[in-house]
Order: sequence, then structure tokens, then C-alpha cells
Amino acid sequence: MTMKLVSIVLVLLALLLDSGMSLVLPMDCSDIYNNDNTRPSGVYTIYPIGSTSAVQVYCDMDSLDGRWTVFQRRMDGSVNFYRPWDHYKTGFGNAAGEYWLGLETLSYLTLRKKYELLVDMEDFEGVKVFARYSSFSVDPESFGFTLHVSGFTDGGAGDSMSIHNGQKFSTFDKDQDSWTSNCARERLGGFWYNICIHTNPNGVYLWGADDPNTLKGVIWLSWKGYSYSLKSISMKVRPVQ
Ligand SMILES: [Ca+2]
Repeated sequence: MTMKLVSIVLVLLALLLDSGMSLVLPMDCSDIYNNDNTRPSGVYTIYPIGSTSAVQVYCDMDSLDGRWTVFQRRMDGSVNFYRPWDHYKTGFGNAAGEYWLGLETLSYLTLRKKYELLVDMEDFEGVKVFARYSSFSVDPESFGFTLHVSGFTDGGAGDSMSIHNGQKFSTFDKDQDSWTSNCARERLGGFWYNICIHTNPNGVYLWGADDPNTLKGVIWLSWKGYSYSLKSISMKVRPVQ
């Protein structure tokens, strides 16, 4: 009798698995792609920390074979990125547009899998370039959300991230940068500021040319210099295979 019951349960389980239903919730866009590799780029729900941690993200299924989980995106200046620590910790904005996924989620993801980083960007003339890094992780909050990024590959943008490697995250109300004053207040964003920037992806959206003395725009120094604010930039991660 018991054996029969076990057999029935096993058969049902086999049918469930065979029907393509996933018993495991996706923790990132790579899991979503692996469940169904025909899924297009767009907004999906992921569960980075388990079933109660549902969060919406934009999945880039196109760039360099896809599977990218976007954690930062600027594209039209619709969202204010000059925000306090708590906002950068938990995330803000809209996954269909401009947003920041949140340092807590980012830290959880990169603790559970080894990730690489892709930074896609575009200027107002429609030119697109990228920078790629073979290793990317963010420490937990108790370590200041310290950034670890290395293994640069040039996609035309040059390397403006490596100078930020090893830095803790800073916002206007939490100065953990390496500068004597407050980088977040001076560059009007939140980032892994050093002394202070080679890139300022969370700076002020300025529609192109910027005063070279202010250094507060959406800057990627090694591509457009300090006096140009990008049209779009997005930072995304995927597991290293
Ligand atoms: Ca400082």
C-alpha cells in the first residue's frame, strides 16, 4: 500500500517536471532564460533571496547572447538618482524605465553565484559602446557594500570602472569615499566613489554637453570625457558559465 502511494507520487512528480514547470523560482534573468531561451528582453520577476523576495527587473536577452540582469539603467532622465543611503540599499525607480535594483539584492546575488559585468552605453548621436568585466561582486552592508570588479574587456568605451574597485558605496548621507569632502554631494549621485570619479552613472541626467568643471553628469571618462553626459547607460550582471 505504502509502496503504491510512493509510486504514484513519483509518477506525478515526473509528470510535473516533464511538463516544463519549474519547481525552483528564478533568482536572476539567467534562470529565466535557462527555463525558456525564447523569452525576449523585458520586465520579469525574480526571487534573489527566496519566495518572499519577489522583485521586478529588466532582463537583457539580446546583448552578447543575453541572460543579463540589469541593476542600473538611465535612458531619459525621468527618475531622480540623487537619493539617500536607504534608497540605494533597497532600490528605486521602475524596471520598465530608469531604476536602481538595490545594493542588498545585488550583494545577495553576487554572493550566491560568480557574476560578470556588462556596461552598455550610448551617446546622443546614436553611437553605442560597452565595457565588460569578467568578475563583479558587492560585499554585504556590514562591509560597506564594497565593490569588486576586474577583468576588463574593451567594447569601445575604455575602462572607467577599475578605479572604483575596492571602494565602499557612498551617498550624500553616508560618505565612505576616499576624498576629503563628500563625493556624492559634489557629483550629485550615489556610487562607489573614490576621489571621486572616472564614471558617474547615477549622476544628473543632462542631455549631452556638461560644464567640464561641474563633473556631475552621467559620465564615462574613458569614452566621452568629463564634459559629456551620456544618453543612456545600463549596468548588468550574469553568471559566469
Ligand atoms: Ca569623503
